[in-house]
Amino acid sequence: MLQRGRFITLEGGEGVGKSTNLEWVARWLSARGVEVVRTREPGGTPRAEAMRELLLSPKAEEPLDADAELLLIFAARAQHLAQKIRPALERGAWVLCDRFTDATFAYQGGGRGIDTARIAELERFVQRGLEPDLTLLLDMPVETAQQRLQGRLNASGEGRDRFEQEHGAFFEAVRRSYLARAAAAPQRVAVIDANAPLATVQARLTACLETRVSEWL
Ligand code: Z5A
Repeated sequence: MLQRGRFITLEGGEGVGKSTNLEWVARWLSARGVEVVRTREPGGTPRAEAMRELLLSPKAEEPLDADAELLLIFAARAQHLAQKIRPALERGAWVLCDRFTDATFAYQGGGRGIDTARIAELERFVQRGLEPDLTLLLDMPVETAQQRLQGRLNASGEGRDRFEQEHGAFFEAVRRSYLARAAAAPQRVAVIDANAPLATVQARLTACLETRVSEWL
């Protein structure tokens, strides 16, 4: 019988290096013969990416209600799971996803203050028991991550999206929520100290993958 693929997520506050390190993890897995599907949330399919656009666009003339934001995130997730994540896992591919439901608990729960029991209810409804096999949580002080993000925005000329316009206290709450989730599920979530030069962070990721993933190969 074909074995289901593994589901690995990268998490952390903005600018901690998720996108940069997702490529590193993908290369590490591909070099070991794994078929890797890279994806991200919100988004990952054309319709879910259209929902991402609704979520991230600043549109100051009409604020997005916090409940509407939460439901839109789970609507995008349902589409992503049905069209991309579940089919890939079922054919034996490994899915590597830039953010998933831990981000919802951190941003909508910690950041926006939505009751986490409501988030957990939607999680059960949409995911029907599917959760990541491993989550790599990149952690660093908010201020340093903000400097990195600003460097990237300066280089690309992009503006800040709706979340990136939030204030320091919001991002501190997001970080605390992520760390609390990691502490509550240490068998699933590995915390990687991302406050170091890229080569050091990648050495830490490699050590973590060797410990946690090698036995699945
Ligand atoms: N969101 C939500 O609210 N609820 C949810 O359930 C989900 C998402 C799923 C979009 O996410 C927003 O959606 C997100 C939360 C919300 N908003 N925020 N904030 P996103 O993942 O697309 O957005 P992001 O977190 O802002 O990602 P990002 O800006 O792309 O950051 P990153 O991927 O973590 O970092 P990076 O682009 O890889 O690196 C940033 C810069 O630092 C770049 O110039 C790198 O070259 C540099 N870098 C990376 N590593 C290093 C090291 N080690 N040293 C020095 N420089 C480095």
